Amino acid sequence: MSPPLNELLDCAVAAARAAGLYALANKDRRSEVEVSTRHDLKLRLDGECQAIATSVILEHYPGHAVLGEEDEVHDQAGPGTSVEWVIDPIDGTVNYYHGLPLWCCSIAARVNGDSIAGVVYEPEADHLYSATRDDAAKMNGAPIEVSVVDRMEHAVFLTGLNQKVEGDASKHQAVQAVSNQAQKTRVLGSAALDMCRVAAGHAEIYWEAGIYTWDMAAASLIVRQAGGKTCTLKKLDEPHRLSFLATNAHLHERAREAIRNATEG
Ligand code: LIP
Repeated sequence: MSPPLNELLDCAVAAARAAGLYALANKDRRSEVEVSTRHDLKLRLDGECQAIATSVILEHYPGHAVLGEEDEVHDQAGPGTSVEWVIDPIDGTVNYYHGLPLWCCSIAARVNGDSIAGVVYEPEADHLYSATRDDAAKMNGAPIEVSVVDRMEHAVFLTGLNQKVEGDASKHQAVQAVSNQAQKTRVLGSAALDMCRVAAGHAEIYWEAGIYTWDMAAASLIVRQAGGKTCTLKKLDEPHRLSFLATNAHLHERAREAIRNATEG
């Protein structure tokens, strides 16, 4: 039995704001790198913000499970609860590190792997996207909905080019295949924010070959509750990693077909 959805959402909002505002207040420390790989970074602030969000959540719900990007530790839920919290403390870490404003804190509550409440907080713009399974998607409390665009040539396509994806070649072919049909393609660097743009009607298609559960757990619910459609096209060998599509629903099948033709031949 999970707590009321509105209470879970309030907790997610409090945790996302606490972590996001901490990251915003500490941008002068964004060069403090914990781990640097060829195409990715983990910052000390990633871990600090995840700890802040986790602390807020466990103050409300000490027996709940937590899955966070920074340690990928899935603390099992205690007895009597099945709620799992999924945290990406800074989605768009490389953007944040370089001082680009496109980053966010993403927090979702899930039961049996299904998101039931989710928040994506964009501190630089003070935009808080939210949804529960039973309520419409909102941005700063006002309802949002996907666009009515139903022609690929009028669509904005958002994607990411994460270098560490198995089957790299087909990834680029898929991006090219959708880009050839879309009006414009953009790579903005935060999967969660990209999906919120789809939910708010500012873009029509988001797809990425290799994002993680914590990138999509909250934003995928926000897209669906805004009238959009989402699907996992493929679960990758790496744990928590997937090829994920989110659209305004009108163009879902066209986008899925183009990606599948490019990746599966
Ligand atoms: C990011 C994703 C983005 C992807 C980046 C990175 P992070 O998540 O949101 O879509 O293209 O490579 O994985 O690592 O900033 O939390």
